[in-house]
Amino acid sequence: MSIAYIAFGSNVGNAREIFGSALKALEYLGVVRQRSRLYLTKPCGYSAQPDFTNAAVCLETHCSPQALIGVLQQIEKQCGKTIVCENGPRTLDLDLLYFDSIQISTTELILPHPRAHERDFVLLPMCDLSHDFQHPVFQQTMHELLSGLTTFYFTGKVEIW
Ligand code: PH2
Ligand code: MG
Ligand code: MG
Repeated sequence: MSIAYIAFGSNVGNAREIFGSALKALEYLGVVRQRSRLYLTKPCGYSAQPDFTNAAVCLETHCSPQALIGVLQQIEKQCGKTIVCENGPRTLDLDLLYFDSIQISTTELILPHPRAHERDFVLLPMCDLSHDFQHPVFQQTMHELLSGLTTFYFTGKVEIW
């Protein structure tokens, strides 16, 4: 069994409902061990779009990382993923952040996720799950990485999932 951390993002539609459907679909792949709270965040990148809801889950799974990323993309489609432009509004974005401590760089998949260490909307939910989880490349914990950030998107609004 492996442990995968998956980030959730949405800024089109009802995030709680969309995340709920995605979570049900993930349960076919293993056991969802933990889920974070829901964080309301200002858009990073393209700014003329609604605020995002961000969260993360910890999944225990028999899948390989390659199989998992394929299924995550299917779930995004099932949940009606629409992308208007790069970094633009979307109903559901599922990003594979970490898979055990594996490091991979292929055209299909990069692990750890190349931007996971620099975004508060990923690190805050990760801290809910495991604040002392070590980034496999930088050897810093989620909490340490969060403490080192200088750019913040979190609005201060957080809800129980
Ligand atoms: N995702 C993006 C682009 N910008 N901004 C926030 N706050 N949260 C996101 O999940 C996000 C974003 C593209 O994946
Ligand atoms: Mg993303
Ligand atoms: Mg994505």
